[in-house]
Amino acid sequence: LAMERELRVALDDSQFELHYQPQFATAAGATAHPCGVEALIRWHHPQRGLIAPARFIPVAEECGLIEAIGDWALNEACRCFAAWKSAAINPARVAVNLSAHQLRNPSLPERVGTLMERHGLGAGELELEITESVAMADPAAAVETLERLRALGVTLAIDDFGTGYSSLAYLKRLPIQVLKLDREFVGDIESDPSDAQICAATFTLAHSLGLEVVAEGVETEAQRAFLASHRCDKLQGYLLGRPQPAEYWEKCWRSKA
Ligand code: G
Ligand code: G
Ligand code: MN
Ligand code: NA
Repeated sequence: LAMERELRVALDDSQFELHYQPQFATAAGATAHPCGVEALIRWHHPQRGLIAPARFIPVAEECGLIEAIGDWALNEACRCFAAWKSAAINPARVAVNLSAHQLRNPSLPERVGTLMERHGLGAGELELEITESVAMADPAAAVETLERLRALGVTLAIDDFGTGYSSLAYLKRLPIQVLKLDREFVGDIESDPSDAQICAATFTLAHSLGLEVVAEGVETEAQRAFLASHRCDKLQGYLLGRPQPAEYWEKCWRSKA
């Protein structure tokens, strides 16, 4: 439980930081302005340096600190987006990852509404990502919370799609707008013909259900070409841009403006 103590200190001492990874419309390419960014949390540990979320989010979930950390991330992402907006260099949308605990909290929509109002975010400017397993653990409760978030104008995305057990038909019972195809699938598109088939079929079904598809983990031109030819809506991955601090993107976008 040493890490729990350290996580409390980290919250008090502002040791967390959000990095942002851009998303691009598939047709536009990485030279265009991004159509959105995903906020990804990092921990600047005073002794151990930069710690990835995979190493501390599970601990935070276990000890209940994820609520406070998740709330910090939501506020920080909205604050940052508002600053970009007022500087007229904003990507159209900021996406924030939610943990299971946050989604289970019935006061989440009220909190999100307060933050959107505080920072002046309008409909379509905030996206929340939840994983398949989180959404499907208690679909009835999830639907109610998600409907209330929708009413605030929040866009809802299913993260890591393809790694869980849910079918698209079942997922469609949730009020979601975006599917994020897991990078595991994208990585094998070129080498595994059945993964390529699954991707193609997923896009067709997703579009027929009115869902937008974002491919994650796009690392090669061949993957980009495949995804473009199969009408994937948006791309995210190292080929187009790594997660970087806000200041990095501010410089980058200003120089292009
Ligand atoms: O950036 P990286 O690939 O290391 O992120 C790993 C995982 O951490 C991703 O699955 C992502 O969803 C999760 N993650 C990143 N930032 C946050 C956050 O602010 N809150 C939650 N709950 N998870 C996050
Ligand atoms: O689960 P989630 O999709 O929220 O996690 C996103 C994670 O994927 C982040 O930790 C991010 O650093 C990582 N990531 C983003 N783009 C790429 C990529 O092109 N390749 C790989 N291997 N990881 C990526
Ligand atoms: Mn995500
Ligand atoms: Na993902």
